[in-house]
Amino acid sequence: MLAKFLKQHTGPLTADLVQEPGHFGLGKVPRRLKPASTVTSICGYCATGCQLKLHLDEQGRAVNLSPQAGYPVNLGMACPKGWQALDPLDSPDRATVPLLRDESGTLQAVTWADAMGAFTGRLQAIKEQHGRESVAFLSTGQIPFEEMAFLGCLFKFGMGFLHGDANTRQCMATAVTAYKQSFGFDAPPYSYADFEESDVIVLVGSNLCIAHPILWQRVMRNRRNPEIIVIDPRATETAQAATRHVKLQPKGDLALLYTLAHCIIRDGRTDAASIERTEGIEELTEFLMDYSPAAVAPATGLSVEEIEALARTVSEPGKRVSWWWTMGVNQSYEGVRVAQAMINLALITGNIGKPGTGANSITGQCNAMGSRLFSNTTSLVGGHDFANTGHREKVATGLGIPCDAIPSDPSLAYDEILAAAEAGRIKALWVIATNPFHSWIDSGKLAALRENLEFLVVQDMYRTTETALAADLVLPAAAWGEKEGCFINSERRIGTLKAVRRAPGVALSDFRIFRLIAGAWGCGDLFAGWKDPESAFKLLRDLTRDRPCDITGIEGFEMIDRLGGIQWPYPAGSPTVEPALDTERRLFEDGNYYTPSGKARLLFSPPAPLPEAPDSTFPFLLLTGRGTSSQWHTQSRTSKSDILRKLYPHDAYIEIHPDDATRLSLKEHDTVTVRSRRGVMNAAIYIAPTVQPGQLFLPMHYPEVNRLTHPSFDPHSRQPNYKACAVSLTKIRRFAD
Ligand SMILES: Nc1nc2c(c(=O)[nH]1)N[C@H]1C(S)=C(S)[C@@H](COP(=O)(O)OP(=O)(O)OC[C@H]3O[C@@H](n4cnc5c(=O)[nH]c(N)nc54)[C@H](O)[C@@H]3O)O[C@H]1N2
Ligand SMILES: Nc1nc2c(c(=O)[nH]1)N[C@H]1C(S)=C(S)[C@@H](COP(=O)(O)OP(=O)(O)OC[C@H]3O[C@@H](n4cnc5c(=O)[nH]c(N)nc54)[C@H](O)[C@@H]3O)O[C@H]1N2
Ligand code: SF4
Ligand SMILES: [Mo]
Repeated sequence: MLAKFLKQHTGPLTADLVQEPGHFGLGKVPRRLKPASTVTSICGYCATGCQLKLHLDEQGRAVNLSPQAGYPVNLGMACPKGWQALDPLDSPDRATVPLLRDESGTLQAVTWADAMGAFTGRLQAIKEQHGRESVAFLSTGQIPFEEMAFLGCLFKFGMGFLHGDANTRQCMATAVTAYKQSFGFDAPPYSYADFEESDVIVLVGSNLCIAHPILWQRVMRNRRNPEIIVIDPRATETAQAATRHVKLQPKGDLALLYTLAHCIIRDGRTDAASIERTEGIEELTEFLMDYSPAAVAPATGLSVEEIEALARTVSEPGKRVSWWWTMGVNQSYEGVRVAQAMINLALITGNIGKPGTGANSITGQCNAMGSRLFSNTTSLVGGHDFANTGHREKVATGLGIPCDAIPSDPSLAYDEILAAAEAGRIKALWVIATNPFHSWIDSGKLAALRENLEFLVVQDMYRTTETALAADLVLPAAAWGEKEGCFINSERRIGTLKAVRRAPGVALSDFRIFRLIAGAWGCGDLFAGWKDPESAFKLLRDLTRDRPCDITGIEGFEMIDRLGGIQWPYPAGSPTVEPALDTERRLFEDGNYYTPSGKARLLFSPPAPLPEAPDSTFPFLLLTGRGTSSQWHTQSRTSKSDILRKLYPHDAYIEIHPDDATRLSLKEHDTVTVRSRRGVMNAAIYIAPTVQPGQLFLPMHYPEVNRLTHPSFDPHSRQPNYKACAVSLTKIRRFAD
């Protein structure tokens, strides 16, 4: 099949290649789409997982969209990115043909056959010479999980390499590790209904109004007159809309959460039945002795009274308290313990497994949850463990591959892969649907590291990202809207996406690119069952049997759509028709966790100092994060929309407190140079009391920001500490000054 395909298409780009069966949504889509004038699809940006209704012309091509009213997630709402989700598809920057760097250093259009020849030729030669640890992939939480699983299985089981990681390391690794250690499985316990059922909603390092606007709308639907507490060093849009803003010092979270637990235990406001289902309460109680409010207040920047009041609010008997966190927690050198400090608070106060409660990590990208279960990077595909012989045998049998094709040793984490590349041990990188030359911490290092790489392959929907521009080979990928598959959202809900546009030129879906590569590499037989996303879905579904994420009760894509998305777990025997389905489910209602003892673990360790604190040379602490609800990450997509571009500042700006601005004689719109020990950038001054004196905020969407950030990592999760480093500011003087 592949040989035939390559034989047919060794020439220049031709219309027949564009028409190649399956190119448009892998063959099935036109048949399915023709009779309908609308079709539903989950949004391809954030992990809220809103469902969009796409309006089609007679050819099955989406011409417009609106949010889906009946979907249990977004209830008819969408944020600006969702409304404009079709805009990025039409950009002239799309990668439409494979591009290969020639001897003069220029990227030249080549056929898929030549691209495959270069890909396999270079990587097989490197493998032969340097072994299975000499090539790594870096992927994403933004492609359907069938594609992620295909990549992870192809690379490790088919091509025989060991190391691969994804941008979920930048994002969710801390929550994954915290849940695994505390609950025995990576299991966010909540449903979005908990936002509406809660009496006290505590948002820690989470700016819902900007980053998850539709989840904020869910908070607004709460009829219990909730207390909404935002714990964030900045007075964010969310903090301003909340009932209480706890303006703590950056990275004061661990001390604050420990002192809250101290007060709660001291005052006997704990829940005995819930504590019965935990391990380690004596050790935790002993540890917390040292964390009296008076002892920790200075580290938090809060008063003893504020701390005592907060401790009472989050342990009020009879009140439903829910804890929610995002990157202000995960992106920290001690994020795992901060997340677990919230898990501990939920467990000791009985706020878990009941409506309106939970220790709830809000996910970032549309399919970060799918990546966690199926990417075959840190965990063996389907919620398994590489080190477990029984798991390897089960996966090998399920996929019909030899057991010894599955490595028992772990993959390097993202930062370790890049360190190995810098040191010359990793010779080639394959980057799929992520843009590390912009988004990785201390990104200035990547240019030097690039010099050490023998081969860089970038598979992206655009040829103009910072990373694609550095590539030796660019593989043009179809985007959201041009392919099928499933995403899993923050509340564990699986939803489908549909092909409603033709990919430009000869771009192919990532799924189809992996099929081509499997054939070209010579391991196509191992993946014969991976014909299209739905066949892959069924293979993966069957692998989950008897795991906490068991979804063996799902028949296929049609059932997912019919039931309004399906939350995992959904084992065989679960209801298959409406209205038997309970659409909003939470975990741990029976008090049983996934640890060997069935009990949750209370885990803790002392707070550590900031890896890079401000000093006389670099006197400001720099925070980074999301800027507006219309900007997405490295802006490869959102910058392509005329409408979204009108909704955010074009150039980098830096938020500074009015007192600091006055002290440094800075006016609104002045340009400053921001300098750290690693790099330098310019930004326009934006004076705002939203940041505290001595602190600055830069949105991550501007490419230079990560030249400044400090490469420190959580020791348990290896997640980068993006949100605290020391910088200085200098005004750029103009003639007029
Ligand atoms: N519009 C838009 N939406 C997005 C994204 C996007 O790029 N654009 N990206 C998506 C993704 S992948 C993710 S991961 C999420 C991120 O969603 P969020 O985590 O909500 O967004 P951030 O702005 O990165 O960080 C949240 C807050 O952490 C605070 N913070 C910094 N340091 C600390 C600290 O030490 N303690 C505490 N408590 N808070 C701290 C920052 O001030 C910031 O307000 O957003 C998703 N949604
Ligand atoms: N300073 C600082 N840095 C940060 C953060 C921060 O808060 N502060 N946040 C971090 C977080 S949480 C995250 S998640 C990362 C995100 O960082 P990245 O993953 O690097 O950011 P994106 O811009 O989302 O990159 C996705 C890439 O995939 C491409 N793409 C989109 N769809 C497809 C597809 O279907 N197939 C293929 N092959 N390509 C596709 C896009 O064009 C884009 O180039 O950034 C991290 N970096
Ligand atoms: S909130 Fe997230 S999922 Fe919903 S429309 Fe906006 S970007 Fe898409
Ligand atoms: Mo993220």
